[in-house]
Amino acid sequence: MNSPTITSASLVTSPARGGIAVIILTGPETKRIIGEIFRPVSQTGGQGSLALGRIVRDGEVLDEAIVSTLADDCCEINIHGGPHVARKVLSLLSERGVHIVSDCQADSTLTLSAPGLGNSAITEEFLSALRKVSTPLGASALSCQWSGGLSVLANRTKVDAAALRAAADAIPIMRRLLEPAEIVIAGPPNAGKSALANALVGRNVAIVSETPGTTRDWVRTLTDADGVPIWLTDTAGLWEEAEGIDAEAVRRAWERIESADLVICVTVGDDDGYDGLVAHLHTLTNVINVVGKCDITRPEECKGKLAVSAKTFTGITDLRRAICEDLGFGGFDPSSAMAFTERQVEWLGIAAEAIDRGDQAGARLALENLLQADG
Ligand SMILES: Nc1nc2c(ncn2[C@@H]2O[C@H](COP(=O)(O)OP(=O)(O)OP(=O)(O)O)[C@@H](O)[C@H]2O)c(=O)[nH]1
Ligand SMILES: [Mg+2]
Repeated sequence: MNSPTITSASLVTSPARGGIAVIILTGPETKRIIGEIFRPVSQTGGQGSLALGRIVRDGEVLDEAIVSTLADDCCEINIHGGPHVARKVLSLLSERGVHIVSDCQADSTLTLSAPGLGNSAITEEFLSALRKVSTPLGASALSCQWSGGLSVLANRTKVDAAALRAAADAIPIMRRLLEPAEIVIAGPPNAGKSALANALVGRNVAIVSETPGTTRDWVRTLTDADGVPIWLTDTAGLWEEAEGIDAEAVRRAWERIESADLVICVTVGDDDGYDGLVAHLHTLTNVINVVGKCDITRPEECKGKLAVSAKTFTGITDLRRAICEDLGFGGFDPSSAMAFTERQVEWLGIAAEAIDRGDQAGARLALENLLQADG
């Protein structure tokens, strides 16, 4: 990237997309402008750093954001909220004197590489993958591969095969950021499944009622657990004697359970009759057992278990963490080198094999191909 003389911003995600927007800010005033509009609440240090915080205008919070500093004169702003918020942030940047690059001009960024990394192929894959992510964490993990991580690894003059294989082996976790896992809430009727779904999503997506059998057809919502995107499905209560329309609701619930990546099994302390059901769930898939309504459940029923309350929000943070860990995001570091396309995995493998044979030139060539496709 040539050193720009004016500071400009381009929206690299589709203007029509709903979940996330990514704005790349480049130019000599980048640092000053970020200092004026961004209030970090936590951050890692130095170049390639990530900061979580808020975009503010005159004290009003426009959105939560993750800002990746790619160089002194280049950073990436990952925001929630889709086009409406993106427009607000672009207009804020414009007020600060930033030149806003139009959508068709922004297309030319597709041919750019990250500063000093000569990675035009990874750049293209990065911009294309960005269109699929729905959380700032996903966008940050991708941008880290573009401006650091994978691209830096492939640029190293001396690289060992184990590091290349580790980057290739990380593709499932990157895929989880692009293709959200299917998480299903299941359990007996009236256990508090729908209320728990609402607590996890943060708004009312499912009907809650004291009448057992309230949820009939399942309700599926795209949300996130600590930045990890998930499809969360609330299902009908499972009971064996169901007949007619209830039996159909139970059948549809089992169908969702069987295709889930992870099931959150909610029971309350007094439903001993459901031991068989819980045991059966465990034979099917990954299960996190949760004791629901812990604000009214006897304490001894909750002891040593993941106990949650949709009423007091007790345990909801722990449950989110447990979901992330189950999906492989425990200790996730978005800045470590990770492949996010099959093409990258292939070239990393070819380079690792060349190193195994002592063929350094072959490894270099494979890594050039990883960076530039026809390099
Ligand atoms: N005290 C308390 N009550 C809860 C909690 N969660 C749910 N409830 C209540 O329990 C009842 C059932 O809640 P739902 O979330 O509809 O239960 P469900 O498991 O979805 O029920 P079905 O859809 O009928 O299978 C409602 O009256 C809720 O207000 C909780 O954490 N604490
Ligand atoms: Mg329900």
